Amino acid sequence: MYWNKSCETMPRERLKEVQLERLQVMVNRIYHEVPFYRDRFQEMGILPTDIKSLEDLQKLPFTTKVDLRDNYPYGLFAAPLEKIVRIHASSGTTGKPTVVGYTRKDIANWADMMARCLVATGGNEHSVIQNAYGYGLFTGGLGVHYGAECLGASIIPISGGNTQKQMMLMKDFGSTILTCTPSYAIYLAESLKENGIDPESLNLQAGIFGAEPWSENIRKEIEKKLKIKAYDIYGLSEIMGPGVAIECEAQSGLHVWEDHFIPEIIDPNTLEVLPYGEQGELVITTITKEGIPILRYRTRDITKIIAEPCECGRTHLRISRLQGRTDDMLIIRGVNVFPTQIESVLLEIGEVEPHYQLVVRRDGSLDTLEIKVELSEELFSDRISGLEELERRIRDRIGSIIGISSKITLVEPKTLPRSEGKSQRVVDLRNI
Ligand code: DLL
Repeated sequence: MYWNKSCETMPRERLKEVQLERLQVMVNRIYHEVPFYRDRFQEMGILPTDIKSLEDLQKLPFTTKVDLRDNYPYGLFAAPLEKIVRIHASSGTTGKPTVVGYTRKDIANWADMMARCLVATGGNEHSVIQNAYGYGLFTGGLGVHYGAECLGASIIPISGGNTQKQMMLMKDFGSTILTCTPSYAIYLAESLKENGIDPESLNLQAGIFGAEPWSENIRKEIEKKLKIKAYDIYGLSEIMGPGVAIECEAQSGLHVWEDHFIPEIIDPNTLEVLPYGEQGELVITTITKEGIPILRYRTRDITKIIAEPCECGRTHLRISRLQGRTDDMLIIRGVNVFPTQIESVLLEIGEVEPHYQLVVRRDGSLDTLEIKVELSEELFSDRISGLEELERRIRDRIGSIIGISSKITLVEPKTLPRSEGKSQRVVDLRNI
């Protein structure tokens, strides 16, 4: 099932024509409307008329989060404020947030793409969508909300947190789709179990999870615990919000809506564009945005482009499950480690819960990694002995799969912090 069949299944040749036309219009617009880009073009000796093919995109400058910050709040907007109908912002860890603005058309396009996402994961006008993404400056809540209304589904704007109420509404309102972060989905699943609510007794059929990296093993865990199909959704506020890319029912890669965005993969060190299939940093250009069009945004997210046709019939390229962010990547004694790789190993071993925290310290000149993992309730109550053996098993497995030594600390169930939104899994105590 498709929401916008002609767009979603457009032959690739036609899609490329549409992209080029839109790219040319967009480049021309930002050149004239956004002094920041005009200056960059002039420094590089480029004119909008130099963009004659999609390959010419590679001639254009990148945009980074720093550029958005430096132009805080409205410096990169290409439309005057009277045309902006919504403003979102994402809070960084330091300093000012990054601010994005949407025109009426931008909001309509976003809702259309989000409706495509909901339909791709089995949603329709009968769906009852429990939206536990946060409402507010974060794009998750309102992004999903407008998509659901556009589709004609029934949306429950419960926002994040308030787990008791989430469970009550899920049961009483007969929610069929849950939307939240994967870490909150796990937490909700545990809470249902503790409250004696059998997921089989609910109407829940699917979950659409994103906003943070998660592994394939967490997907299996969520699907098992909630008895649903769990789909991956990707997006970022600088580009739009949720719905930039979505898994279809094939659950193998996320389709990027290419009639609105052009994805590229670059080597983050050399900035060279990599061929399809190679892993690197995702770079996205918006080609229809009016409020804040963005040229070649360096997302810092690590993935690869899958160019093979998908069994679902959508022609838009897929990206593979996001591995993590270049800035979340830990370099421990020279080895690159993503928290999701550790998560995957932990879940494969079983006997522990998918709640963990990575603590990195510097001991003299040596980096050390401690992995705190929660024991499962069952194991905690009936097996105090043998824990050392389990710790050793986890340590050996991490050592052989990821190639680093670590200290494993098994902790009591429910002692690591839970999150209602994006989880914080790394504590880096190195002063570097
Ligand atoms: O997280 C938008 C969103 C809301 C996406 C709800 C999906 C669902 P930001 O707060 O700007 O926007 O954060 C964007 O989150 O660059 C990735 O690092 C990460 N991220 C988002 N989706 C995924 C995903 C929203 N499916 C940043 N897998 C992005 C891994 C994700 N990481």
